Amino acid sequence: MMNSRMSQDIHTPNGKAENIHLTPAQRLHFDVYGYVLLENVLTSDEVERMKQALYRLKAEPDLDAHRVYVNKRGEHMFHVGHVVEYDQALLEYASHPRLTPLVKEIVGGAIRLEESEAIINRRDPQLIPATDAYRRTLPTGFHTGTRHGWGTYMSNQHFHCLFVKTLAYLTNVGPDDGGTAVIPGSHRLGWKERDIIDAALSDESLIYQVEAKAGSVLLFAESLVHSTTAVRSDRERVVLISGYTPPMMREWPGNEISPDFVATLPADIRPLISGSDSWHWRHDDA
Ligand SMILES: O=C(O)CCC(=O)C(=O)O
Repeated sequence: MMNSRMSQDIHTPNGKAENIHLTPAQRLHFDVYGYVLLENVLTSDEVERMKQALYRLKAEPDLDAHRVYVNKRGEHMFHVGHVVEYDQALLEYASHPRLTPLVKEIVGGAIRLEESEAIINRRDPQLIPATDAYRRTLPTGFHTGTRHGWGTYMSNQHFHCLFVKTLAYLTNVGPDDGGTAVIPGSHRLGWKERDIIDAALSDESLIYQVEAKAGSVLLFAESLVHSTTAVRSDRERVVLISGYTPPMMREWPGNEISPDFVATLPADIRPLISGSDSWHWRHDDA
């Protein structure tokens, strides 16, 4: 698809947080397609520290002792949530100064962390033979976290969404390595979600599967129909995901931040991680 190549460095004049914005081209891409791939966001050191933390978490014998929740813990798929309290590197991702200003731009005001999840997945030889050439892309479950109309709005001619994610690729993701599948443009459709999915599955040119270098981040609206993609290669994929909303919205169940952890946070990121601003929303247009 024409939109598939949109990936750019973040625009960081002076490197100051208040100066970090999507470029007009990135914003146009986001408004039209519902996502944009940002390259070279995380340094190789950050990628390594985040990956090491996640592999250490995966190896923990008792995950309950670490306040995380487990969506899947199989041989080929480890999907875990509320990782932000587990390791400093994961907290740094959730509060990343090169990413949170961009999320604020899409939400349209102050934000809070709504969830922090990670996936380590590899090919399941039972389900995906290495030679499977049947489909170009293998989405495992298209979904949205909010819908256009009640979870989105337009302001100053720009698209905004009240639920936005940043998904960091911590491994290189080529065409067979399970890059996130999206249905470009679906973030602004009032159709029934099932009808969008069925239509796109009947013509795969309507699905875009991300390819990215480690350290790249997919910024997307949760009103965009998207899915994990089954890995076809023998490479393992590691992704780290943060979700954000305005502060008066709730965290995803299981992502409640413990008061003990809040007490350890520096004051400048406490409202972001805890949602303490609540209904005192600093909306950009107010
Ligand atoms: O695994 C992926 O690439 C997508 C994750 C996802 O669907 C989500 O975070 O909502």
